[in-house]
Amino acid sequence: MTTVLKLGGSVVTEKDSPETVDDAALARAAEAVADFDGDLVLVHGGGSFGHHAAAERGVSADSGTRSAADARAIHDAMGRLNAAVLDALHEAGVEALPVRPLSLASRDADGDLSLPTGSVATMLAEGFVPVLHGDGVVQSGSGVTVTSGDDLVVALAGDGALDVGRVGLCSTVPGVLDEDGDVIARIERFAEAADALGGSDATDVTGGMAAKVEKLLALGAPAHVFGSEGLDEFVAGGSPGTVVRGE
Ligand code: IP8
Repeated sequence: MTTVLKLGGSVVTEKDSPETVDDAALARAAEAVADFDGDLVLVHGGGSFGHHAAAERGVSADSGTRSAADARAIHDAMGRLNAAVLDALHEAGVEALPVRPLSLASRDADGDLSLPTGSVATMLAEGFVPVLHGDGVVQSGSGVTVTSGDDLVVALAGDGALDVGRVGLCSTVPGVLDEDGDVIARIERFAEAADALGGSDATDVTGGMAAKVEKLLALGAPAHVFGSEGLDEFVAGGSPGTVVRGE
């Protein structure tokens, strides 16, 4: 059984300063990961690396580029963050290897992501920890668009060959929050999340979390949404934050 864990970009970078790693937070996360026992695939987000590079070039999940230079700039920014994440993991004693989505993945015209996982599966079998990241990915009809780490998590968890039994999404919020800002302990149906999230004015964030929950509910494995304070508990097999598990 494999565990997939995403470290949000805001957990490991200073989100407001371009291309700045939060070294202390990254070192803490790497040490927590080093305590994990079992098969683990890591994914990290873009933080102040990928999001900054993509926004500067007007590239997003919905708006692609046909400039290879722009696509490379986004990919290279993510490469610098990925290298920092790998350095921290190696420092903590984790045998981590990069798996870079631009060279591996594609999307069809509807946005459906195809992520071949043979290299990930073989790395796991050989005792390595594969580390993927949100990236520019080629999309049919659109050039290169942004694929988020969340979408990679969903693709990995839905890949039967990897036998994913548990998913963790570690970000800067302590879980899925209700209208009062309290963590919802468990979500089993989309209607529950939609009701709880519906009243907020922060439509962007709310829409993002509701969409995320909808995708997580469709997975065959339970997904835990938690903040960095919950990382040790997740790594030890516990259930910090919100558990999202479809019926
Ligand atoms: O932070 C975005 O990944 P995310 C990656 O997981 C890029 O949404 C390239 C902006």
